[in-house]
Parts: sequence; C-alpha cells; structure tokens
Amino acid sequence: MIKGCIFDLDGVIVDTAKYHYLAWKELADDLGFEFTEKDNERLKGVSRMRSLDILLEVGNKTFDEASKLKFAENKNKRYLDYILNMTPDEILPGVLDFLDDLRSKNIKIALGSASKNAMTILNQLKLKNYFDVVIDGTKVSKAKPDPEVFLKGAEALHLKPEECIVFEDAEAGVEAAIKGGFKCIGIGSPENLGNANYVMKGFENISFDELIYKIEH
Ligand code: B16
Ligand code: MG
Repeated sequence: MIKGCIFDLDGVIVDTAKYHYLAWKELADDLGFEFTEKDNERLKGVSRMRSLDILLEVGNKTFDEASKLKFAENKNKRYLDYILNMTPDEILPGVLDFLDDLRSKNIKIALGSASKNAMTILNQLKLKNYFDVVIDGTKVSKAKPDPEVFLKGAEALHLKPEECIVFEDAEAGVEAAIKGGFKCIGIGSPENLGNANYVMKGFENISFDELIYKIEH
C-alpha cells in the first residue's frame, strides 16, 4: 500500500532548468564557447560539479580543480540571482492541487532533489510546509542514478521503498528510483522515461487515486 510520495524538485515541481541554463550559458560566454539549450538537456538531474564537467566537455576546455570550484561557485551566484526572484506562480500546473489531495489522504510527502538550493526554492515558492521531509543535495553523497536520495527520504518518512512513489523528470532519477525498489512516475515523455511504472506530462487533472489505479493496472 502506498503511504508516501517523494518528489524530485527541478522539472517536477518547478522548471528551474531554464535558470540553470541561463547561469551556465553566462559562464560559457565568459569562457568563450557556445552552450545551447540542447546541451543543457544533459545537465538535468545531474550534480553541480558533474554539470560543470559536461559544460567544459562541450567547450573542449580543461581546468584544474581550484578553477573548477571557482567556476561552479560563480555559476551558483548567478543562478541564485534568478531563483531569488521566483514566485509561487512558477509552481508547475496541477502540483498544488495534487499536494493538497495527498495531504487530505494523509499520504506523507518528501522532497528528493540533487539541488543544494532546494530549501531556497521551496521558500520562494512558499511550499516548505507541505513537506514532511526534505532530502536535498546537502544531505547526500552519491548522485542519481544512485538511489541514496530516495532511500534517505523513505527512511526519514519511516516507510519502506515499496510503500512510496517517486516522481522524477530525469532518466537518471527514474533509474535511481527503480534501483531503490520504489514505484516511479516519470514526468515528461515516455521516450526517455520508459522505465518508469507510468509516465505523464504533469500533474494537471490527475488525482492520487487515479494514479494508484494506473500503476496497478
Ligand atoms: P544545484 P533535481 C538538480 O535538481 C537539477 O536537475 C540539476 O540540473 C542540477 O545541476 C542539480 O539539481 C544541482 O543543483 O546546483 O542547485 O545544487 O532535478 O534533482 O531536483
Ligand atoms: Mg529533476
């Protein structure tokens, strides 16, 4: 029986990918190479330092660790400038109704995100109070597709993985959820999230009960 839901943040609750893109692109501009939105797709769900490695690979650049740390810090400052201007209007369609539906059914709610900025984003969106548990990039040592972030989420909710549904928009996140023994709903397209138990575009017009039905049939 499902007793808890664990949500990824970027791409599931809010579209921060566009702000990550702008901040990474500004860094690429400074370093003198082009970084496209298509390139940015490769960074979804990936940790900050791994994202930087991919960006530098795109630009065919190599730097020592100290410079890389400076670049990552610099990118994060730019990213923070964007996210500190976010408002609750940016919560993706249907998410609030779905969270309210979970609350009314006493389903536990956790966040399982790779982002170290997750608390700032939840604050900006005024969503903090919905979450019983927040596991973010400051609390995990292994990146998705390792299931650590979701396993820690389930443990903090005092639930077993099989009692939880994970909502994920990234392929690595779906892989992490399945590896961890969770049911997984992919948010996006079945093309790259085909391993999920069910894939949907977003949370509009779907209730928790309907979702359980879709997973079980
Ligand atoms: P930060 P999620 C991930 O969040 C993003 O999808 C990914 O693009 C980003 O690099 C990562 O967080 C780290 O974010 O630089 O804010 O710590 O999708 O796991 O919620
Ligand atoms: Mg995501």
